[in-house]
Amino acid sequence: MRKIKIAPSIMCADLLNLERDVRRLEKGGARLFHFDIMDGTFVPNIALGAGIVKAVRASTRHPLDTHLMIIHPEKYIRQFADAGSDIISIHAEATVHLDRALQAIKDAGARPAVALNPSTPLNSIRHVLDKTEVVLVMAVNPGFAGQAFIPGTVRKVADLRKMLQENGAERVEIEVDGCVNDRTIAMFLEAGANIFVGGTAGIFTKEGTDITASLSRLYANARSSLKDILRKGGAGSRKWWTQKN
Ligand code: S6P
Ligand code: MG
Repeated sequence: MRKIKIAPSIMCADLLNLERDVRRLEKGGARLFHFDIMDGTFVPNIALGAGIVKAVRASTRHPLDTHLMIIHPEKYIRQFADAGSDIISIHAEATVHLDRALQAIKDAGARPAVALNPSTPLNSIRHVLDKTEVVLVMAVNPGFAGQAFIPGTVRKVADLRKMLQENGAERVEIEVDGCVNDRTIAMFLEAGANIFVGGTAGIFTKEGTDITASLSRLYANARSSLKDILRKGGAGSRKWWTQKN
C-alpha cells in the first residue's frame, strides 16, 4: 500500500538545536527529511550544503530527500549522494543534460527525482519519465519558505498524474513543495500527489511551536482527507494507492 509521506523541511528547523528537532519530528511521524540546497543563482537565496545532510545522516536512519536548487547540479550529485542523500532532485530548468544528470544520480546510488518550477511545463520531462522515480512539483517559486501558494499547481499535479498513467509510469511518486498545510494537502492528494514537504505553513508555523504535535496533526488530517477522497474514488484512483511502490 502506498503511503502519504510528509518530509519536514530542515531549512525551517532550529539549526542550533537540529538534533533535538529531528527527534521531535520523528516523534511526530517524520520518516523522510527534506533539505533545500540553494546557490544564490538558480534561486535568489543561499541555503544549506552537503555538511548538514551528512550531519543529519549520522543522526537518523530515515531517508533524506535533497532538493538541489542550483545550476549545473551534475557537478554536485556525487557529493550529496556521498553525504547520505537517498533521493536527489534536480531542476529540469537547471541543466541542459537532464537525462544524463538523472542517470548520474542513479549511478551515485540515490533515487533520481526531477523538480519543476511552477511555470515549467510538464512536457519538459515527458521523455525522462523512465529515468525518474519522483517528480517534485513546486507550489511556490523556489527560494524561500513562507510564500503564498500558487493555485494553478493543483491542476498541474492532476495533469502530471494523468501523464504518468498514459506513459506507463504510474510507479513515479509526485512530491509537492511549498505552502503545504491541511487545506493544500487535501487538494494535492486529490490531484494524485503522495509526498509533501512541510515548512512554515504546516509544521514550523511560529516560533516555539510544538513541531511534534503540528506534524502529527498534519499527518492525521492528511490521512483523513485521503480516506474521504478514496471513498469518492478520486486521487488517481484507489488502485494507485493500494499498489506497492
Ligand atoms: C522553497 C523550498 C522549500 C521550503 C518549503 C517551506 O524554495 O524548496 O522546500 O523549504 O517550501 O515550506 P513553506 O510551508 O514555508 O512554504
Ligand atoms: Mg524544497
